[in-house]
Amino acid sequence: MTSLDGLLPRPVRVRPATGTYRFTSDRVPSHVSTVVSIDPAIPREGYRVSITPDGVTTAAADPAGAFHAETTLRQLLGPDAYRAANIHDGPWELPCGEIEDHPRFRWRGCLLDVARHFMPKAGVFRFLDLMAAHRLNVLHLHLTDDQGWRIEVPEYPRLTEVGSWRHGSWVGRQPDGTTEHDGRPHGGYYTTDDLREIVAYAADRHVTVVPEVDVPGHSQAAIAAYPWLGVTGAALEVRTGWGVSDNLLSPTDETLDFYRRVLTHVASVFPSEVICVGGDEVPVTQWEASPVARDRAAELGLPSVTGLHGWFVGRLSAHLATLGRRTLAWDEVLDTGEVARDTIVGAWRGEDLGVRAATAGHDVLMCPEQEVYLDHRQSDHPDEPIPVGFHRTLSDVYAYDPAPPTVPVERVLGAQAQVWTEHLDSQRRVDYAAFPRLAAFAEVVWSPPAGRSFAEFERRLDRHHLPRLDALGVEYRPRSGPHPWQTRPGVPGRVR
Ligand code: TNX
Repeated sequence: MTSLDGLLPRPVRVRPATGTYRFTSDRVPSHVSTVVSIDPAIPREGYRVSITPDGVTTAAADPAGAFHAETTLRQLLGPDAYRAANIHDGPWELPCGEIEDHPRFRWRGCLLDVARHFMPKAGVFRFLDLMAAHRLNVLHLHLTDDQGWRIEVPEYPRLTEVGSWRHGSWVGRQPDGTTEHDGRPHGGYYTTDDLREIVAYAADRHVTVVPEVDVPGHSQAAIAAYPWLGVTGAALEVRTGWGVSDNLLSPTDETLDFYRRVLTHVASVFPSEVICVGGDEVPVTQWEASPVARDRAAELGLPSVTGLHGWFVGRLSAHLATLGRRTLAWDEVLDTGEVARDTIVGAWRGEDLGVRAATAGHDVLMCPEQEVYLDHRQSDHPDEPIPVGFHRTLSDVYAYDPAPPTVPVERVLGAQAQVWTEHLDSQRRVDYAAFPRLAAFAEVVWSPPAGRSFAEFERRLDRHHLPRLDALGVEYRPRSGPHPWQTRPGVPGRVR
C-alpha cells in the first residue's frame, strides 16, 4: 500500500470533492479521512471507506478512487456540505459503517452543447462541479456547429470574430412545429487560456474534457468566417435556426489542411486522449451538385460523393493519430465507407448502431437519442417548456442499460448523456433539462443493474438527493412537474 499523503493535503481532505465548500478550521470534522491509502486490489476508480467512532479509513484504487470516496463522505455529511459557504451549526456527523464501491463503466459522460447556446466559463465550472458530484468523469464539449464557433484559434481569428455570434435565434417550438425568431444577437467564445482553465478545473475533479470540432456538416459558422471552406464559396451567415444545414465543407486539400491546423491547436489545448470530429448529419446535396466534390470522389475511386464523408473524417482521424490521439465520431461514419478500426463510435441514432459498431470491432460509446438525450421533453403535459424530441421520463432514463445482451460488452466504453442546447438558452434551462435525469443516468453508468430499483432510487432522490441539489442551487424539474416559471411562454403553469 502506498500512502497518498502529498496528493491530498491533510487539513482539507474533504475539500477536493466538495467544490467551493471549505470547512472552516473550527468545523473540520476531526475524524474525517484520517488515513488514505492505495490498494491495487481495488478495481479501477474504486474505494473502500470504513467509518468508526475512531476515524475514517479510506483505501482507493487510484487518486480518482480517493476522490470518489470523498464524494461519498460529502454525501453522508448531508445537504449542508453542498452549500457554497458554511451555515452548519454544531458538529458534522458521519454514520459508522463500511462502503465498498467502484464504477461499472469507465466512460461516464455528459455532452454539453456550448455551440447552440454559449455557456460562459463560470457556468462550465459549475456544470463540472455538478458532474463530479455525480461521479461523471467525461465532459464532451460540443464546441462548433452551424450556429456558433466557440474556440479561439490564433491562426484563424475570423473563426471567433465572425463565427462566435449570430444575429438572432429561433425561439421555442410549438406543437405544430412553428418557431419565432428573437432578433437578439447571441454569442461568446472561450480563449485558449479559458479552455486551459476549464481543462485544469475538470482535471482537479477527475473529469476529462473531450473537445468536439464537428465536420464536414454542422460547419456553417466556420464557413461564415472563411467562405472558401464551403462547397459553394458563397457568403453565409452564422445560422440562426435549428435543424440540419445543407452547407457542407468542401472536400479539398485546402479545407483539410485548415482543419488539420485547427485540430493541432485543439490537441495542444486539450490533453484528452480522445478528440471528437463529429461526422453526424451530412446531407450530400451540395456535394452532388459540385463538380469539385464529384471529381474528388472519382479521383479517390469512391462509388459516390457519399464516400467523401468517411474519407474526410478518416483524413482528420489519421492526422489526430499522428498527434497521438484517438478519434471519436458519431455513428453515421459507419455508413460512409472505410472507418479506421480504432475510431470510437458514438452511437446516437439507436442502440442497434452501437451493437453494429461493437460487432465490427469498434469501441463504442452509447448515447442513444431515444434514451439519454436530455434536451428531449420529460413529460407529455402541455406545460413542459419546449415539447421537443422523444418523451423521456426520469424512470425511463433510470431503466436504461448501456450494455444490452446483444452487444460485445468488452467494446462498450460506457455511455453518455447529451445536453443539446437549441432550446436551452440559459443555465436555468440547462438545469431543468439535466436534473434530476442526469442523477438517474449517473447511477446507470456507475452501478450494476442487479440490486437497483426505481422505487428505491425515487426514495433516495426525494429524501436525500433533491435536498443536495437544492443546497447546490440547481433548478431541477420538480418531480410533479415544472414550477409556473419553468413552463413555456403563453402556457399558464399547472397549479401543483
Ligand atoms: C441530433 S446527435 C444532433 C444534434 C442535435 C440533436 C438534438 C447528433 C450527433 N446530432 O446536432 O442538437 O439531434 O436533439
